[in-house]
Amino acid sequence: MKWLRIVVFILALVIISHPPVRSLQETPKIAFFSARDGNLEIYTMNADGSNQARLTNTPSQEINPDWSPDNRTIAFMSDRDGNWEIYVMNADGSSPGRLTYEGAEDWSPAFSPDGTQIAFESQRDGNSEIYLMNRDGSNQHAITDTPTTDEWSPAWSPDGTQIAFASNRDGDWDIYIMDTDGQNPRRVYDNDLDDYIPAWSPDGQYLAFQSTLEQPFEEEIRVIMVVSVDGSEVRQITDESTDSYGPNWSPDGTRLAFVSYHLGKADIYTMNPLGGKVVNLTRLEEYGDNYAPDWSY
Ligand SMILES: [Ca+2]
Ligand SMILES: [Ca+2]
Ligand SMILES: [Ca+2]
Ligand SMILES: [Ca+2]
Repeated sequence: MKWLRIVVFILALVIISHPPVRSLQETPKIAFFSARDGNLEIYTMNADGSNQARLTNTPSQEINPDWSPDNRTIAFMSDRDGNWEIYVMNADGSSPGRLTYEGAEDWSPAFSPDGTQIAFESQRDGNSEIYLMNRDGSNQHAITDTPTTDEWSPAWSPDGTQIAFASNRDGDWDIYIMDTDGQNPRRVYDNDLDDYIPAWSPDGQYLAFQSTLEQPFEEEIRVIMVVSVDGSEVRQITDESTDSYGPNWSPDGTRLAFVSYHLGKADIYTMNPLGGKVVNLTRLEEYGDNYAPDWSY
């Protein structure tokens, strides 16, 4: 199988200090969304699964939270106003504010490392492109222009100079990196199946992402992979026993959070990307299905 040819490498766990604009929390939190209370809402919890708290409470759907670098704001998506739009709220769920006003779908907000901009994807120009806007919603503009293919799930490099994303521009979904003005797009990882949802390691050296593997006599399986940004080194993080989705790094780079189905429901797990103990943070039945972990700074 293709993955057997993948070069396994030793992921250097160099802990890089964050730029001064970030206030590293003493106890980092994980934001996520869950269906546990009847429909989709945004929640936060401590990185050990304790102190799970609901931030939204609406009859509509709230998904895909993203922390601002100062940990004071969470961007998210909701269909509360009729279709998917980007919103922000305080980290305790107070003072929600709407940033997009388009009839098309607006998805996947991602704060820039300096907190001044939000990248997102939108279909407002006919199909999916990556857009940028200021933190207050002003100056919304596309940085990709691919009329026949889709661009999804932008992720800023920690130094703010590049954006990783997923695109099907070369036939199937692969992971790409471009400059923040959309120039110099280049493919980082090429698998013939679907690759989505890149997440930059805090030291800027690696991307974690969701990949797909063919299984003999079985359906395809989703796994978490890590690739060096030059594409030269690739490591498979999760095994093929069940589907895993949507990785996100801890602020010190020593753990990955992701979604997996080992208990038959969607739970948020963490593990060291080099292996070792896997921890389920949402295993209780009353916690229902849980998705899209985003670690605070
Ligand atoms: Ca809701
Ligand atoms: Ca919209
Ligand atoms: Ca496009
Ligand atoms: Ca692919």
